[in-house]
Order: sequence, then C-alpha cells, then structure tokens
Amino acid sequence: MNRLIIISNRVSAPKDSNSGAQGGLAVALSAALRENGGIWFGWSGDTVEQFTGQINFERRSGVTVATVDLEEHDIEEYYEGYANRTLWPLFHYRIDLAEYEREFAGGYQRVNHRFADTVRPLIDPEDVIWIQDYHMFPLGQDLRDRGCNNRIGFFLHIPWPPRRLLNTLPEAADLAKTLFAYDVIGFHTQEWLESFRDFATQDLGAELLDGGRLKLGDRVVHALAAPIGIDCKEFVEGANSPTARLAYRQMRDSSNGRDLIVGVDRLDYSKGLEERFRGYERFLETHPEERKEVFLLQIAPPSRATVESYQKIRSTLEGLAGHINGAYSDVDWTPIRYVNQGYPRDQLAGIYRAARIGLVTPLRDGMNLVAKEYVAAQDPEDPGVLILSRFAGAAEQLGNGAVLVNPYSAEEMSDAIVQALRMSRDERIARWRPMMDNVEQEDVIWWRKRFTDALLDTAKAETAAA
Ligand code: ADQ
Repeated sequence: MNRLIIISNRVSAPKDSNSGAQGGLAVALSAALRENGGIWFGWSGDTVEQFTGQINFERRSGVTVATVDLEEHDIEEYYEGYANRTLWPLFHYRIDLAEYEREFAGGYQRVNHRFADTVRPLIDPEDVIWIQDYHMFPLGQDLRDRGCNNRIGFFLHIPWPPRRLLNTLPEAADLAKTLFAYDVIGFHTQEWLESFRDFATQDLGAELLDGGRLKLGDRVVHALAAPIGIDCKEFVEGANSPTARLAYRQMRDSSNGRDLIVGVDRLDYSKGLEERFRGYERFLETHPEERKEVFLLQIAPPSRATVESYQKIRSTLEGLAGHINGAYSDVDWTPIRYVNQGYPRDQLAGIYRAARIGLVTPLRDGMNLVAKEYVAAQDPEDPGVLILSRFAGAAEQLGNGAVLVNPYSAEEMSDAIVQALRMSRDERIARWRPMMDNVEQEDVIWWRKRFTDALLDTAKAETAAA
C-alpha cells in the first residue's frame, strides 16, 4: 500500500488511545493510521502573529504528525466562521443558524491556500492523499493548482444537504465544483450521496456516468457511499476491561434497581438534545407509573464554546434539565442526571453496557458513532435497546434492529421509550444481533479499506486506459 497522507483541520491523533473525549473523526482516523502508517497533517491548534508555514513534526501513537500554526484571524474566519457558523449549520439543515459573510468565505479560501502551500513539499509522487471533511472542500483543487498529480480522495463526515438548501449559500456552485478536483469523494450514506449527485447534475450540469462516476468538463470523479464504523474489536475489549467493569458496577449501584437511559453527545444543536429532553419529559408526564422506575443520564461535553449558537443551546439545556428535575424529582429520585464532561472510552463502554436504553436522537447526523458504540458495548445475553433517530446516517445500517424515531416528535420519543422498557429479552436479543453483525463487519478498518481501495482502483483504471 502506498504511503497515506491524511489531511484534516485538527490532527487529533491521541497521545494515548484511551485518553478521554475525542470527536468521532479522531477516533476513526487514529485507528486507520495505526493500521496503515503515514503522515497526518493539519492545524496545530495554536496561533502565531504572522503565518510562517513552519511545520512541527511529532510522533503520536505510532503515527507521524505534522502541524502548522495559524493566525488568530484565520481561526475566526475559517474555523469559527466559515466552517462552524456557515457550513456546519447549513449542512445540518439549519439555514436559520447559518451566517453568510464574505469575510468568512475569504478566510476559508486563504487558510486552504496556506494548508496547500505548507503540505505540498511533504508529498511524494506515489503518495495517496486523503482529505477529511468540510473544513477543506477546496484543498484538492489548491493542491492540483500547485502541480500535485497524486491520487486525491475527499471524505465528508457530515450530511450533504438537499440542493434547494445548499443553494442558499452564495458560493455553493464554486464550492461544489472544487470537488471535481478529487479522484474519489465519499459520503456516509446513500442519501447524502444522492443529494450530492442531484446538485452536481442539476446545478453544475455534470454528467452521471456508470459505476457512480460523475463528469464535469474534463474531470471525472468517483462518488461513493462508505459508512464509517468504529474499531469494534477494540471497543468490545474495552467494554470487558476492568475500568469498564468498575464503571458498570458503579452505574448499577447508583441506579437502585432503576432502568438507565443513556445519551452521550457533544453539546451541539444538531444532536437534538433539547428535543430529547422534551420527549423524555412527555414520557414522564404521560406515564406516571414509570416515573421512579427509570432515569436519564445525559453526558454532553461542551464543544465550540466561542460560537454563540453553542452558548445558547447550552443554557437552553441547563434550563430544561432544571425545569424537568424541578417538576418531577422526589426526595429519593432525580429524573435527569445531566453531565458536561468527557470520559475515558472504557468507562463510557461500561456506562453504555449498564444502560437499558441508548437514546441517540440527532436531528441530523452524518453517521453517529455513539449508536455503534452503544451496540458494541452490550452484553450479548441481555442487551439493551437502541432508540435511534431516522435522521442519523447510522439509521441506514442499524434500522434493522433499532427502534427508529422521528426526534421532532415528543410523542414518538415517549412511545419508543415505553416500547423499549417493556421489550422482552428475546426481542432485545433478536434486534441486537443484526445490528452487532453490522457493527462488527462494517468497522473502521472496512471503511478505510473501502475508501482507499476505490482511490487505488481509479489509479489502476487509468493506467489500464493509458
Ligand atoms: P461527531 O459529531 O463528533 O462526529 P459522533 O459520530 O457521535 O459525532 O462521535 C462522537 C465521538 O465522541 C464518539 O466516539 C463518542 O464516544 C465520543 N464522545 C462523545 N461524548 C463523549 C464523552 N462525554 N466522553 C467521551 N467521549 C465522548 C462527526 C459527525 C458524525 C460522524 C463522525 C465520524 O458529526 O456524524 O459519525 O464525525 O465521521
């Protein structure tokens, strides 16, 4: 296999693979790089007064990491601005929250140029380049402009929105056109892939060829669905570790025989936490007989705290948790335990295993790895029930066993909780098994291979044609 150059906004390869809260991307890619070797390039997380392009090299858990510092205004415009205040809300169908500012778009272009200038000298002719996520849509084009003829792939970890939504973005067409600089582009689901195809054919005038290829001008790109998975084997081992067993026992002891419902999410409006609390409140309201029989543990470490919409959702949730606890608590029972911190993965695995219900109800999510982790952590003899939003990418793979809900409906959420609490052990096992088969088979290694095989195949096809 050729050397792999992974490029993403943050190089979050952990110093130690069990070191607490990490985004889904970090978890998946460090597993892929540990398997494969190569370089992971991105922003260092630090700022400098004047951009120099100086690269800092480091070894982290068997991976060479190369990072570069950016300027303060780069971060404001490119990261907090265009990535997190423009693209993230828009691509999660929240045009009400999306901010369209030319300054943000300009900063985004500038930083992508800076990344291209910096990483270009590290690239050997045989290297395969794999660019990650919405922070870097134009980077492939920027590298081509600098004479880079390597295989370049791009993977989008968030949804691709329907074309009518995307068209609210002033530079939508230019942004989407840059994707034709890639050889392969990947999405988590068939739905996101089809939305991209719609935009490419109807708004850009691209031609749909066979085998999932799209042609625009003289460029042909292979667009495919490659759902990301977790490192299932490692996760199952983690779920059986002493740390997980201890966490499991502590959860059980502190539950006093009540059923635990667990939610684990970055604190983000796309995760549907407000709607989840309202659905749970509806359940408490309409099922007084169940009240002291259950409790909800919601673990939600804050993220992107400098962005206003994230400050708002945080205070909304604090208010809502306080309101529900105020209205329903008793001297010996609190309906919601709301926690704002990250936990080591093994501890999380023990908590998942102790939970009778995993409540994963994003309003929109590219994939959602928590749903898969919850499944992987269960006891095969006595598994819990996954309640999953039909709007999470994961629903395409786990819909065969999860109880699917519309997270906008408090009533559906409440019904699903009741259904899960009353489900027989036989039914729980029958639902869990096909989900676990999927999580085991389509794991992160499968995902990585599916994508990189497609990248290498385009190389073979071209050589054959030549
Ligand atoms: P995220 O939006 O970060 O990822 P997700 O896929 O659920 O969402 O991954 C979150 C990860 O963080 C999970 O591995 C989870 O265990 C971990 N995590 C969350 N809260 C934690 C806590 N309190 N303590 C410790 N760990 C915690 C983006 C997209 C997703 C897509 C992934 C991968 O938004 O849709 O699945 O990338 O492509």
